[in-house]
Amino acid sequence: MKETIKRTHFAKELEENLLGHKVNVGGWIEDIRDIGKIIFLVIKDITGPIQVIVDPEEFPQIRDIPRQSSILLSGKLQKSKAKEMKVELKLEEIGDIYHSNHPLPIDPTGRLESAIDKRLDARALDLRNENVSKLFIIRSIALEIIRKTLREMYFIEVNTPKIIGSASEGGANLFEFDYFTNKAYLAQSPQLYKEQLVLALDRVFEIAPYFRAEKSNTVRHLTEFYSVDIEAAFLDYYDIMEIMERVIKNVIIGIKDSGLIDFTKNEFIKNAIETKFERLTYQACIEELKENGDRVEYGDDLSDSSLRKLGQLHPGFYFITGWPLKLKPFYILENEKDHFLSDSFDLQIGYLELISGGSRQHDPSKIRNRLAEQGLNPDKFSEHLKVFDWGMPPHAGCGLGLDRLMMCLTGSMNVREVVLYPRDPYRISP
Ligand code: AMO
Repeated sequence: MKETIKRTHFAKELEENLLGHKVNVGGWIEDIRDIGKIIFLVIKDITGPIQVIVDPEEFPQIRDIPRQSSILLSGKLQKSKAKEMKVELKLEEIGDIYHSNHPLPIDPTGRLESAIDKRLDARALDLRNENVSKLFIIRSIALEIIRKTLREMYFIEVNTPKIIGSASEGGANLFEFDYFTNKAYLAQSPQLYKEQLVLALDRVFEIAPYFRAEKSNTVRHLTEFYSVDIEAAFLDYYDIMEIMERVIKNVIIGIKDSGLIDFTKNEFIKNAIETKFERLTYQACIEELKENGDRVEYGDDLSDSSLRKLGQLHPGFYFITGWPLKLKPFYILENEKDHFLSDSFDLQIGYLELISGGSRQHDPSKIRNRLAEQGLNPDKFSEHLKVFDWGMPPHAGCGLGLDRLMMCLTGSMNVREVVLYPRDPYRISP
């Protein structure tokens, strides 16, 4: 019985300065090449591969360990004869082995491709493919940068309830469930809470999952998605656009600096760092669409096909401002000069909506009217509306679809690629 080996180094840390040293590594067996006198073992951890040179006379049992098993090894670091790597490990001791049972549902080395559904069914194993795990390292970097950028601007990170007693946004897309003897819902957004919080906390942000009971089976819709919501007192929607442009640019810079994505191949993302995001009015979009043969009329929402056309004309990041008020939720402020319009914006990348936001209506009687206009019962919002009588400052905010942002920054074709365990109308497991 061998003593358990404790890992001393990750693959990435095995550099020439450790040549001749004994190191302990842990990972999974990616490959075994048996050429008779030597066995080449490739083990991988989250930081990369390690080539291990095995003497089969000393360790014949290596031949029987199935690929993808996890293993702890100890050995001496030596110069590698292979051109593509500087160092390799000469095996001296085998520690614990955690066997994988074959056949495995997918091949995580990527040599044998599997459809996304099959990969999602075996997500934990799928993540052993470095092209897949990379997406979640990038997501983690993005989250860190978003938090840092917002904190630098005095935003406080908050956590609001996801089990709620009534709708926050209105509309029919709420998940309802039994809550003891009552009904409760899963939050569609933190909208009401984040607005209330600016009363005292001034600037808040929340990064959390939200739930929409929409039967949209597309590559950009999920029933549970992550949103970066911000809300700030004494700012208007133009200020929020500036803040979010800075957040996204910082995220792109951070990902670029990590070296994990080569943005030189994606000119829209690459250019986004240096150029100001384009700003279009809703009216200009309608005119442009009509000039290009679209049947849309002023006042209409932009359908999927209109957005796709617009996306072809503006493939990079662009804001659309000044939407008709009737298309926006009850909490959006109406434009002072043109009552048909609202002080709102969306941020698009091509056809894809990434952010929606605006200045907020902070006159409670007007919010009541807007609620009624939209077929919602103002009395059900009294808990929320009472806060507006306690000295509510003017405020503005927005929600950024994090999964969609990651989808476009990583060049993924399906939002499910950048979500560990996606939820959609047809998938609630694993
Ligand atoms: P909205 O409903 O537009 O706005 O949502 C904000 C952003 O969240 C993303 N998003 C989604 N992503 C994946 N799947 C979905 N089903 C989904 N739905 C929305 C989009 C969208 O732009 N309360 C407002 C925000 C605000 O005004 O502060 C809101 O929720 O990228």
